[in-house]
Parts: sequence; structure tokens; C-alpha cells
Amino acid sequence: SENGYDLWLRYSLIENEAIRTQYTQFSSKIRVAGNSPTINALKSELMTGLNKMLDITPQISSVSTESYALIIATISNLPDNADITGMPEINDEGYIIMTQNVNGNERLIVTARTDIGLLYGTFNLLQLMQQQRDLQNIEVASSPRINLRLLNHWDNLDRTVERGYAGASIWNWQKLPEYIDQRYIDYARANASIGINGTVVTNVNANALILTPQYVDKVKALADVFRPYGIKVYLTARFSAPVELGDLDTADPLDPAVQEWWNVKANEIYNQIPDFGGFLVKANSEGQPGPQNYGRNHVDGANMLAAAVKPHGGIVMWRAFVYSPDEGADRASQASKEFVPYDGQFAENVLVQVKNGPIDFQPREPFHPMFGAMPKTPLMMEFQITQEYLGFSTHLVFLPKLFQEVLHSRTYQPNRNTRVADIIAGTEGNQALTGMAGVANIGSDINWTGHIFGQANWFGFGKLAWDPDYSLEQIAEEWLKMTFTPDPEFVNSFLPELLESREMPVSYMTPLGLHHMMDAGHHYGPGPWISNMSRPDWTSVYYHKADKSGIGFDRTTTTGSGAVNDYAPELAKLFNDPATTPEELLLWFHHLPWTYKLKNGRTLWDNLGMKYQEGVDEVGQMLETWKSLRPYVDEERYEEILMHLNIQFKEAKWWKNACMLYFQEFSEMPFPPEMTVPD
Ligand code: GCW
Repeated sequence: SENGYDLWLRYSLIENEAIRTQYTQFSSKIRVAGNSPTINALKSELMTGLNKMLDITPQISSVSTESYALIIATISNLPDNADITGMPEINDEGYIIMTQNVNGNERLIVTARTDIGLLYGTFNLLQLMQQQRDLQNIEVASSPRINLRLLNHWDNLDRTVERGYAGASIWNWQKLPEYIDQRYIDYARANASIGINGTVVTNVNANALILTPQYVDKVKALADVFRPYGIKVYLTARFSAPVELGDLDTADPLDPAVQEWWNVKANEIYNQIPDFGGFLVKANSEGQPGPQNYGRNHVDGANMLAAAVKPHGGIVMWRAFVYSPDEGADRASQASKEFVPYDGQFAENVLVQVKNGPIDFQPREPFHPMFGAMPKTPLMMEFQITQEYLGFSTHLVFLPKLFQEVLHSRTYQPNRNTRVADIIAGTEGNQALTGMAGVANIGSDINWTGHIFGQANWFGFGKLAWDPDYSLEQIAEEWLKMTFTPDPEFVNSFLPELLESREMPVSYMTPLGLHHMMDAGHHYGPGPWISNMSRPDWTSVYYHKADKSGIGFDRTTTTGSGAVNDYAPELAKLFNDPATTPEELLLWFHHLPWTYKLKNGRTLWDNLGMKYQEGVDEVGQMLETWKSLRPYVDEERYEEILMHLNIQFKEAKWWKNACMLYFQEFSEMPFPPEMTVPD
């Protein structure tokens, strides 16, 4: 369809004759071995995909003879002459796709250790076909490098979605458990197709009601839909639930009655959902209840919940997003101060879930300094796929590039060459639990994500959770081909724009290390003047600190907050000196005079103006490129994206004008000649 509902699983008819002939040949005799709900899901996807792409009705057999053109079977079910010994090792979720020559005939094999691996392999085969890749001599061996690849839904029980910009929650609690919306199945298909294997269906600002039997019944219905697709369900646990649900008068984690309450609760849940994943918890953060309300700490809270789910194989993801409203404290340092001392004290089925940066999902932040600083604790990455600070579902921004920038950042600890990706993938220690979460951008909008290009961010998140080193060009290319068309004219024109789009909001919103200048509360549009909030760290002036003397947040050791020292000494040294601080983070770490000279010899003030202008111009360029691609895209999606790009272009100028006019009150300098004003 042309409304975007099919996501990257469109399976458009393949018009290239040679490719279609090749695929039709491979589809002429198919064997899928095994029999399980997962195998059924696999077969149904294969039928749909081949039917739509090749206009055939494939026959799928499960009988084992050796003359098949396509064999999908676990390693133990492969025919004797299917030799995979030369292929790299795969893990339990991994898969192999390869061709083999048997008696002069080429056949295609998809194999894995498990049915879930086969499902992933089949989805991948269908993706290769959508991209019209030549399958002759194909050899793919792929295994996920991170175990828990999760979406976090900030969905409330009344179907509002916190920071959701794509309609209402897709979970229809009122009609569950009996009514199974087709969307749940399509959601599972989409996630399985990119390797996502878990979903936290409720908001971290949690409602205790989700833990009552009435709701657990509904959650069970979802878990039953997701199970064949390899997706586990998780819930957020409101720390004060024992009190709120009317059972106890305390939620003190060291109180035996409280511990017993959670044990019983866990038993109740696991009775219904034997493979329930576990709990995600936001505690003592932004007013949420937690162990500190009872004079206990994060370790006490997390370990109590961990003990309750442990007998069932469950886990606890304890969030590190904490910051206290203390006057004078630097918010960027608070999670590190509060959590690093607990390294090594969490139970073995606890992961600490850390946002990618130390403030809050800004267009650009340095990586969170907790990565690397807690070698004895499994740290789980939390990215935000929904664009709270990046223009909601109105602006086109390719987030996988932001994600990989963080994943590839060097932490210098525990080892010199360690990167954030190595820490979360567990390659720096014998870590059993590894994970990456993305705050979902999914809602009830017909195209799921509000902006069609928001789908690329969901897709790319999945690919990077599977492999943090997956190439960005490849993510962008695969998604463009499958979502629109593999026509090289189209792909080659828009691919560079898509990759560039990551930098655009940085330039037109918060260049050179500026951050948190969005309008208050909703975080949409400029608000560098925001100064009057119940907490200073919710204002913009707290972050940019512009005055006559200059602009920026001094986080250095001698004159600033000292937050640079949350990083490894190598990095602290770099960040302490404006001359060695990467320019894109300059004002994150330094308060500098307006006349401070940057590497290009121009003043900080001029450079600010030039960056804002660059952001505007690049969006304008992206808009023009999109217009030139009209012949390649169906009208409905073309127009939708065009309208969004027009808004983005207008708002990029709004950001530039608002910020530069505001800052000019302090700099009292003329705008640089490169800048168009007013615009
Ligand atoms: O990004 C901020 C959001 C809050 C959110 C919080 C968090 C769920 O503004 O809406 O609450 O972070 O991550 O807990």
C-alpha cells in the first residue's frame, strides 16, 4: 500500500526480469523443516513475501528429499550433503544464508541452530530479495552481538504516549485480552525482521495497575502473539506498587513483607507468562518513588526485584537517569556520582540502563561517562528513537548515525581502546547480560511513526542492536531500497541526504556543543530564553549560560563544575582545554568569550551564526533533492514527506532567527556575512 503501513516489508513486485527469474527458480521447490509456531510464522512470511515479489504461489514441503532449490532447516535437520563447515560459527540466534552446487544445480540454504535463528535468516533472505541482490554465490553468516535488543514504550494505560508523536498507543488495553489487533502481529513481524527480541510495553513513569491480575491477563495475550517471533514481554514496575495496590503500608526494599509481596507478584506473572522477561524500573528520578524514599539505595531496590524474578530466569533493568534538583550541582555529573560507587554490588540478573548521554537525548551529547566507569556492572544502552528533542515526528533526522557516533566513542577505560560498543556488547569482561534499548517512536498512526522517515530510525536501531558496527551506509541503503525503490537513481540521490540529516538539527538547534535550548515542557522549537522553571536544570539558561562575557557551560576542573573528571583521565585532559576539545562539543565543556577564535580563525560568534545558517541551508538542499525524486515515489508518500520537509525548512530558520537574535543581546556583535537575517 502507499500509506506506509507496510514499513520496510513492502515486498513490491520485482520488475527486473533476470533477478525475478533467479528468485523464481530458487522458489520452485522449497523445503522448510520443523514444526513450531515460529516455523509457522516463518512459512507465512515466506509465502507472503514470495507471492508479492514474484507473483507466484510457492509450494512449501517439509519432507526431506535432496532436490530442493531452497532449504530452510536448522543445522541438525540439514541434508547430509549440505556442507556448512567452511562458514563462521553462529550463536543461538544467528543464521547462515548460502548457495551450494549440487549436481550442477544451485540451491539456496538458510540454516541456524534454532527456529528463531531460521526466522531471522528467512527475514534476511526476504530483505536481500527486496533489495534485488544477486543471490548467486551468496554467503552470509550473522549473529547478534548484544543479547537483549529491546524497545521501550513510554505508553500509558489510557493510551496516551509520553513523548509519542505518532498517535495513540498501539496497545488497546480496553479490548485486550480477547481482541487481538492485526497491528500486534505486524508489530511482531517488523521487530523480528530486524532482530528485536523484547519489548517493554509500559511507560517508565509507571502505573502500578499493570501489575494487577486483570492487566497481567492482557499482557499475557500480547506475549502469546509475540512469542513465535522471538519477542519477550517486559513491564515497568512502579516501586510503590505494594502500597498503591493497597496491600502494604511500606515499599521499603529491606522489609521482608515487601520482598514477599514482590515474590508473590512475580509468581503470579510467571504463572501466566512463563517466559516473561522481567522489570524495567525508573526509581527516585523526576519524582518517581524508589528505595531512597525509605532511606535505602539503588542497589537495595534493584536487588530486591532481581531476587523476585530470578527463580524464573527474569532480569531487572534499573535506570540510571537520576538528577537531583540541588542548587549548584551539575546535572551532567549526577548519575555518575550516584551510581559509580555501587559498581560490583548489583545482583547478577540486574543491568543498569544508561542513557546515551549525561543530560537527556539532546541532538548531540558526549557519551555518558558511566560507560567505562563501572567495569563490574552490566550496563545497558538506552537510546531514544522517538524524537523528543529532535523535532518530534515532523523533522527528518537519521538517528542511526547519532547512535553509532555514541557506540563508536572511545571511553579509554577500562582499556585504552575500549569503545562504548565494546562495553555494552560485553567484550570487555565476562559479561553474561548485554543489552540495548530504544525508546519507541511507534504509535497508532497509519504509518506507525508519524514521519515515514521515522521508520528508518526504528529499522536502524534494530540493526545496530544486532551489530553496533553495522555500516550506516548499508542501513540507509537497505531501508531506502525496501521502503521506496531499489532504483539506483533514487538511492544514490537520497542516501547522502539521509546520512547528512543527522547533523542538521545539531546545526540549526544546538551547534558547537550547546544543549537543552528547546522550549520548556514539550521541548519543541527554540526557547533559549527559558529561565523560570520550578527547577533550574529544566531551564535553558542553566545550560548555555550566555552573558556579556560569552557562552557555554564550564565543566572543567579548575574553573568549572569538574564534570570532565567523570571521564577517563585521557579524555578529561582533552576536555579540560578548549583547544583540544572537539569543536562540536566546545560549549558543552567550556564557557568562552564571543570573540574566542575557532580553528578556522573566525570568532565563536561568527561560527555560531555560520553553523545555524549551514543547518538551514542543508535542510533546504535536502528539500530540493526530495523534489527531484518525485518520479520515483508514489504520490501519497511523496507529498507527505514534502510537507514535512517544508515545515522542517521553515522551522530551521525559526531556530536560527530565534537563537541568534537572542544571543545577540549578549554578544552585541553584528551577524556574520554568511548569515541571512531575518530569514
Ligand atoms: O527525556 C525525559 C523526558 C521525560 C521522561 C524522562 C525519562 C519518561 O522529558 O518525559 O520520562 O526523560 O527518561 O525518564
